[in-house]
Amino acid sequence: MAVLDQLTSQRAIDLENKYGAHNYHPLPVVLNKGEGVFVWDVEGKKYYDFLSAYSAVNQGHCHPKIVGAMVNQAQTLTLTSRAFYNDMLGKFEKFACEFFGFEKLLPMNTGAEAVETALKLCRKWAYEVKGIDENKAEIIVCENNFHGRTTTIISFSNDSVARENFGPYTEGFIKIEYDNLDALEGALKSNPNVAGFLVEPIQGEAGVYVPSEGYLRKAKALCKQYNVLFIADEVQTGIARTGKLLAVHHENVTPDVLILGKAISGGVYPVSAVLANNNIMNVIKPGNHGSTFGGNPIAAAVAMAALEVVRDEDLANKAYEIGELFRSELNKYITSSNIVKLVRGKGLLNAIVIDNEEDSDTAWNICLALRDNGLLAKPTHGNIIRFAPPLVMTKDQLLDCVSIITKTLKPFED
Ligand code: IF1
Repeated sequence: MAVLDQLTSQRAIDLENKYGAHNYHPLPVVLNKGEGVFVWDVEGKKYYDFLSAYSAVNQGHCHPKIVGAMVNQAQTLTLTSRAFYNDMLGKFEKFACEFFGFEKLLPMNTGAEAVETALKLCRKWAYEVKGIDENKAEIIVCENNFHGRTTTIISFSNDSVARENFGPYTEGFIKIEYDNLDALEGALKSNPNVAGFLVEPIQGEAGVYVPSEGYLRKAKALCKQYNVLFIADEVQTGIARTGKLLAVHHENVTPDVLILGKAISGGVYPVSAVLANNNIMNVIKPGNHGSTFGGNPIAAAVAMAALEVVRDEDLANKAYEIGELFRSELNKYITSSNIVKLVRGKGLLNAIVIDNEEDSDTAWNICLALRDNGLLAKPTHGNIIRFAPPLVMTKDQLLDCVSIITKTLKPFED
């Protein structure tokens, strides 16, 4: 074991390369410590984390209150399965329902599981409440969506790398252009079998696409008009990331079905959830759905602590203010840049678009240089770099990061 104890970055990378499936292409940095907005590599170098594990670590790495809740529960009762009750799940369900304003919650573990749960809930509601003929339900989704990587979810993806050679694909989905209300109304008007509309309030993986002002509100109104469930996937945009508790709150929209994951646990433990009111959630009966770990005592304890941190540290307003500062500082740089086309986002979910072909490696090389300068970020598609630090970042830390980013970009200017 001595060899592993003196693990170098290269040794760690070699181990993963040899023994791990190659389902990712990570930035070459090997982390072994996280605290707040910082992470450290095995050689002891310190970095600002500008990805937050894809918006799962909104509360900052290893938040003492959240880790404390996990350790305490882990020493008491970890897992009962749902074959029996436990003393933590009901408390969590009540806490989260009141926190987000819904009547019921179905607990799962990963974001994709919660999305699958929402799809099953929507279909069952369509047959048993709306009265759509069995096996005829259609769910509208958006082009360039990302909702996870299960076989059903990639069935309605148009990302060929995520979808190719995983067929046959699940049927029952209609794809429309994102941020296009005419396309949504057209799909609703022309098909009486539409059960739901699944949408990301901001398309994260597609490149942090913020829809037009009013899109979410008008989309919800159209869904109401056609008796279709508005299903908000807030796995990435939720939990204060965009400057409101939920991204739909920027337009005062209450979804019929809310999907949460990632930062609902502060990145400490896999927790996800689907929330809805009784008129929808009560179609689920014993035996219809579940999972071994879904709603386990540790998940319940961790998620309550993680949500309390969001509330007590006012993280939504912090994300709003620090995000405004970030975009205004970057826009100053962009006025004189030849390579950065724009910065876009809400709160602390932002991205810059590098002005070159999608398949150029400029964005990747910029991220390698950012790493060398002590800041970790990663491109989404080709020429777009996502910037999403933990929401606990202070103004001074943000300004420090802006100077690292602008200093790093300069050598790439033509
Ligand atoms: C990867 C990014 C990708 C999500 C939304 C559901 C899920 C995700 C809106 C599924 C997950 C993660 C998955 C991870 C990279 C990251 C991601 F957008 F956040 F950057 F891929 F698009 N809905 N997003 O963003 O949640 O099952 O992962 O818990 O798979 O590479 P999960």
